[in-house]
Amino acid sequence: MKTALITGIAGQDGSYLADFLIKKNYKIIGLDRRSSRDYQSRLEHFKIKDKIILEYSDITENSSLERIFNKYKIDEVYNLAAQSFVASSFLTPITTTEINSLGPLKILEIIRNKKKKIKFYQASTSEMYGETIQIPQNENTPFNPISPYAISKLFSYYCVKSYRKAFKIFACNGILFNHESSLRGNEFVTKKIISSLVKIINCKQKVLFLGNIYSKRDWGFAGDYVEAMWKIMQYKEPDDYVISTGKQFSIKEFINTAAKFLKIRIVWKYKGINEVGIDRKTNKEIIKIDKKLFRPNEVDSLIGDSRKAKKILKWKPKINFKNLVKKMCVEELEQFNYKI
Ligand code: NAP
Ligand code: G4F
Repeated sequence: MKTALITGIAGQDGSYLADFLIKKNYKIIGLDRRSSRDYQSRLEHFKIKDKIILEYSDITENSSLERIFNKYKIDEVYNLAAQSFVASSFLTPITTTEINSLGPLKILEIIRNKKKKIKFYQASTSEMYGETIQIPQNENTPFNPISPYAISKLFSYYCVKSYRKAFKIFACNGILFNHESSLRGNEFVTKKIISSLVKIINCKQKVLFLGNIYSKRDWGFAGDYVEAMWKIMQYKEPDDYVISTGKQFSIKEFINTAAKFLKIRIVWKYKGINEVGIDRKTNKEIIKIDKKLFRPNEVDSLIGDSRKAKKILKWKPKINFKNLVKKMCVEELEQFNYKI
């Protein structure tokens, strides 16, 4: 039986990965930080809380991390803990960097000092491509980060490469493009759109406010992407891989697709900051633009080329864009017992 340490276990990917690895008969140590909020609902969703050994820690605290590494014989570390919200990173750049850059470096240092071989997976991100000029983006595309979040993640990306080369550590980067599910945090745009539209049709919310609806993302399903993380760690050589679907859609296209599933007919009117989405049935303005939701720097377009993962790891996404949106709509409706 292998033992995996998952940092950020209570997050979207942490809970999907824990569920996946439990099915593969792993012993799971989950690193979570203390919170006063309802913070382990995702583990409860999978009914796996009693199958995980939870350790309360913080990836910025060396001594506490060391205690965990001394307590268990860990084979694989999946470092998913992060301040993962790009918009927040402009407000808290220093905390973001302490968590996203120094956290992984501290874990790599512990692994370097251990005699036993421990594999390390780093949750790297397509956000590192930033203002890119190459379409689509692959493992050789130059990075051009434009947010504190992306910059902090690029630091850890290079730490992984450097420790792999210098100290022969089995350390890998998964450069994952956006991946979603109904367990996505409420502030991310896909979850925000679907939960708001479901509330609007059930008269629990009047208007959905959004920022830039013309940026484009390559959206996959979180369940497919955690399988890629595991495959990266099982391959004979440590390496870095892009994980993506190879298709991109704008936020507006996401809204239109979700609205179709929810049987809302949206008519778009006006341009720029005045653009509105009108519900044809009620004639009400249900989508409006709020300039406060625009970011100081915006990554306009991301689309990944994951041919390397397909060729070497035999990985490809199973759920396409339409089915992802449909799945999120269905699960949102079920979760809140809302009807359409
Ligand atoms: P998420 O839902 O925000 O989960 C991140 C988890 O990390 C949360 O449980 C959070 O705890 C925890 N965390 C934050 N700071 C911590 C600290 N100092 N010590 C310990 N735990 C801490 O994010 P996700 O969507 O699952 O993403 C997982 C990882 O993949 C992240 O590193 C993210 O940057 C990266 N990534 C995500 C995507 C994507 O599209 N989802 C794409 C590329 C890369 P709290 O709940 O207490 O904040
Ligand atoms: O859902 P988002 O906040 O995701 P974003 O910024 O792409 O970051 C996610 O994916 C990254 C991978 O590329 C991860 F590394 C990162 O951890 C995170 O999981 O925003 C998506 C797009 C952006 O262009 C944003 O400006 O949607 C646009 N948007 C427009 N209105 C909005 C809103 N985003 C949010 N969150 N809220 C809005 O109201």
